[in-house]
Formats: sequence, structure tokens, C-alpha cells
Amino acid sequence: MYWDRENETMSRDELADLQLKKLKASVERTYNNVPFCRQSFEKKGVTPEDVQTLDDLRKLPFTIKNDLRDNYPFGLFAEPLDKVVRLQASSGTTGKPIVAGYTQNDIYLWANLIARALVMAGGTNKDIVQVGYGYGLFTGGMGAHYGAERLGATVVPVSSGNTDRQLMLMQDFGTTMLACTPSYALYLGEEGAKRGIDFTKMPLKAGVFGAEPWSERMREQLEQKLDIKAFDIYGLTEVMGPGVAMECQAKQGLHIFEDHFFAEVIDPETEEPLPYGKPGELVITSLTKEAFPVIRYRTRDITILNPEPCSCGRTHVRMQRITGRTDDMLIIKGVNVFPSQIESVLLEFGETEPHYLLVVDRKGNLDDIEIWVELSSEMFNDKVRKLEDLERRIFSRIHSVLGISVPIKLVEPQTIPRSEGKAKRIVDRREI
Ligand code: DLL
Repeated sequence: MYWDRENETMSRDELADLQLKKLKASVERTYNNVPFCRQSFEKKGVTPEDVQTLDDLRKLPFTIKNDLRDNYPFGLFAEPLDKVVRLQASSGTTGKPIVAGYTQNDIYLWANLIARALVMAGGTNKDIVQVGYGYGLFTGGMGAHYGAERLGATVVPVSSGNTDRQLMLMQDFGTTMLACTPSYALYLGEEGAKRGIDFTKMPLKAGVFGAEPWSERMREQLEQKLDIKAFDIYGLTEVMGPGVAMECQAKQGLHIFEDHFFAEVIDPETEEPLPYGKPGELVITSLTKEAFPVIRYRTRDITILNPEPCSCGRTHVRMQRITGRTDDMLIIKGVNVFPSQIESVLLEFGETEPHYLLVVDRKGNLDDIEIWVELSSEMFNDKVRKLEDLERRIFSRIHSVLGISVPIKLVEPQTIPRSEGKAKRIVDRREI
């Protein structure tokens, strides 16, 4: 089953022609409408006319997360705000978020790509899709929602959290598809079992899981505990949100929706493109986005591309599930967390030293994080009440920056190990 058979199964030659046509138009528009893009082209001595073949894309400059920060909030938009109908956002590396804008057409495109993804997971207009991704600025909830509606399915926009209600609605409404983070899905499965729910007797048949790394081992558990087929969906705010790539029934990698996104894998050190089959950093160029086009966006996600034909009949290249990142971004409870964000909050407080550790663990199947912060020696001798107050203030600042609650543990001066090279800020005890 396909949502858009023509575009999903066209020959690779036809696809390359289509990509080149779209690429030229998008590069030209971006160059004309985004001053930052024009400047970075000028620095590299290139113009849109230099793009005559798909290979010519390599001549163009990369876009990196810092470029988004420097042009915060709307500086990279290629359309004026009166054409922008939606903003979404995710964490930046410091206090300010990464902002994505969408025109009416972008929203329509996004919904279509999610509908395509849901069909790949076996979805039809008869399905009841429970969206357990967070609604709001995060792209997961709204993205999945519009796509499920576009498919004609019945959407249950329950958003993330509130496990009792999730499980109740799942039973009462007869949910057939679940879209949420894989760790939360596993948690739902376990909590459901504790409450005596027999998932083999429920109509739930498929899960569309993404926004954080997961593994084959987790797939087995999810499929067994929830009695479903579990599929991996990939995307990122900078490029659109979920629906950049999706697994098909073959579950042998995620098809990148190449009629809308051009994918490269580069060596993160040399920045040179790598051949198919070699692991490296995924770089994406949007081909059709209007409000916020990206040229050679460095995702920091590590994967391998496979252009072999797939048994599902789709011709789009497949990426292996994401195996890591080239930076230190963590994904905690589905929220992207950069140690630098935490550092910049701690620097606001004179009472602590700039020595801290993020201790990440999995309790049950959910991520658990704690921040250990070293006290300055003056502060160390202070009254307990004062220390508690400091803890509370750090907690609430971190909460307002990250949007999640993170326990703060103040530790004695000189107890966090010093490092001679790169500071080690993260202790990650999770086994995924
Ligand atoms: O997480 C978009 C999304 C929502 C994808 C719902 C899938 C489902 P961001 O918050 O901008 O966007 O985070 C993007 O999350 O660069 C990856 O590091 C990671 N990520 C997203 N999907 C996957 C996945 C959304 N399937 C960042 N596997 C990306 C592994 C993923 N990592």
C-alpha cells in the first residue's frame, strides 16, 4: 500500500531528474530571499548557477545549528511572516530555541508526508490514531496530528503523559495505532500490563515511534508487550519535523522521502561526502519547503545510506536507524538537551562552581536525569535552608529552559572529577 505510489516508487533516474529540478528552484529562491544564504554563498564564491547537476550540491556551504542561533528567530525564513501560518520549535544549544516556520503549503506537504508514513505502517482511513507525542512547540504532536487527519484516520490528540488516561482511551476508543516516543510506548505497555490490560485482546496493531534513538531489542519488546508492529519514524525540527524518513513493512531501514529531501552522508571531520554504505553524518537539503528551506543542513545524526531496491517497491534510499550523534546532545523524555544549555543556566548562579555532571539513567523504561552541581566553598558552609533555596532556584530555571523537571543535587566542593582533556559532563548509564 502506498499513499503516493508515483512519487514513492519512481525509478531512481526519474527521481534524480525531479530532485535536480526542485533543487535548482529551491537554491535560487533561498539565495534570493535569505540574506544569510547569499552571504555564505559569497564567502564560498558560489552562486545558484553553479548548481547544474546533483553532484554540484557539494560546492554549496553547509548550514549548521549555530547559523540558526545567529539568525534567531526568523532570519533564515525565505517568506515574510504574513505567509507563515505556523511556528514550531525545539531546543537550541543555549537558552534560545530553534525555530521553524511553515507556509500553508509547507503544512500541507508535511501532513502528506506523515500520511505517507502512516500508510507505510499499515494505516488507512479506518484507523484510530492515538497521538501521544507532545503537542505544542514540539513538532511531534502537531505533525502526527495533521498527517493522521490527512489520511482520514480518526485522531485522538491526547498528547504526551497522563498514562492512566492514555490507557483508558486506548481501551474505550479502540485505538489501532499509537504514535509516541518508543520509551513512552514501552512504559505504556508495562503500566498497562500492571493494570491487567491484555494487549492481545486490544485492536492496537501498529506503533509509529521516533524522536529518540531506539534499538532492535526495544522493537522486540515493544512488539511483544503491546502486541503490535513497531515502526521507526525520523525527523528534526530544522528540516520539518517527523516524516523526513520512515520504515516500511520490510523494517530494513528508513526510506528518506527523497522527492522532498536530498540526503548526503559526510565525514564529520573532513566534511567530504561519503559513498553509500559508509557511516557518517546525515546532511539534508530541503527541496520543496517554502518558509524555512535548508541547504546542506548538518543534522549531527550518524547513519548509513543504502540505495538497494526494497522489497516494498519503494525506490527511496534507506537510512539505517540513527546510531549516535556527532555532538553531545541528549534526548531525555523525548526532549533534546544540550549540556551547554545547562551550563549557561548554572553560570547565572554565583553560588556554584562551573563543575557539573549530568547523570542519565533509565528507571524502568523511562529516562531519568539528575544534575550534580558543585557548590562554591563559601556557599558550602551555609545554612541548609539557604542551600535548599538555591536548589529550588536552579531547578526552576532549568525547568523554564528545558521544559522538563530535573532534580538538582548540590555536591561538596572538589567532588566532581576534573578532567585533563575535554570535560566529561555526562554520565550515561542507559542501556537502550
Ligand atoms: O524529534 C521530530 C520527531 C518527532 C521525529 C516525532 C520523530 C517523531 P527534534 O525535537 O528537533 O525533532 O529532534 C530531532 O531527534 O536530530 C535525532 O537526533 C533525534 N531523532 C528523531 N527521530 C529519531 C529516530 C523531532 N527515529 C533529533 N531515531 C534528531 C533516533 C531520532 N533519533
